[in-house]
Amino acid sequence: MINVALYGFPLSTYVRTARIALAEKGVTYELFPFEPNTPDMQAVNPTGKVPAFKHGDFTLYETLAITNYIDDAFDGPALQPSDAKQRAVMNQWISYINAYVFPVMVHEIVLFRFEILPMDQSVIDAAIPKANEQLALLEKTLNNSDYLAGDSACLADYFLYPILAYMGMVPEASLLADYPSVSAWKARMEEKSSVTGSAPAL
Ligand SMILES: N[C@@H](CCC(=O)N[C@@H](CS)C(=O)NCC(=O)O)C(=O)O
Repeated sequence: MINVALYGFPLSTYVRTARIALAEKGVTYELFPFEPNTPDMQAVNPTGKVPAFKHGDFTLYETLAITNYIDDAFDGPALQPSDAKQRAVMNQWISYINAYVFPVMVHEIVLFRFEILPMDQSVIDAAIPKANEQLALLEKTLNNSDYLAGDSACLADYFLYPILAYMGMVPEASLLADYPSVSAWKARMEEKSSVTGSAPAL
């Protein structure tokens, strides 16, 4: 019997992060593709945001809490480095991605290009220098290591990938060409079955 459930529509970058984590751990789960801010979603997450997660009777929301729980509660490869410094670097990147990269690249670029928000070119124009600054910082790190916190992929990479996957689909994808290490990282991530298997139908 499947007693693991993930709630949230698969287009969400955060839902995809959780799906990558579940796939990496080899956890079988049921996906309920609820839209945000619906009664169904609010029943499992009082914020109405996606995703939420259930393991038996245990319900959880906020993607980082969900992915950490998945790592701790299930067998399978570790999703976080065991080395204290690498783990701190992973957490630094997750914080940075959630606080800065997601708001700029998703809310100020992708949502307009995907016509989820009515087009406002001035917001996109203002976001481009910020996105460039973020890509430059990622480039500097990925010049020195294959993944964000060392030689193996970890949760930080799973938070970033869905965002950059969308950036690769909009006209601002041209920005990525200036960052070869970021582009090479993105291609490496796309070799993972957890990443290809969680791609939303667009
Ligand atoms: N802090 C939340 C953020 C989740 C989030 O922003 N999800 C987006 C979809 S990617 C959402 O539900 N947006 C709808 C809204 O903000 O009303 C988490 O880490 O799970």
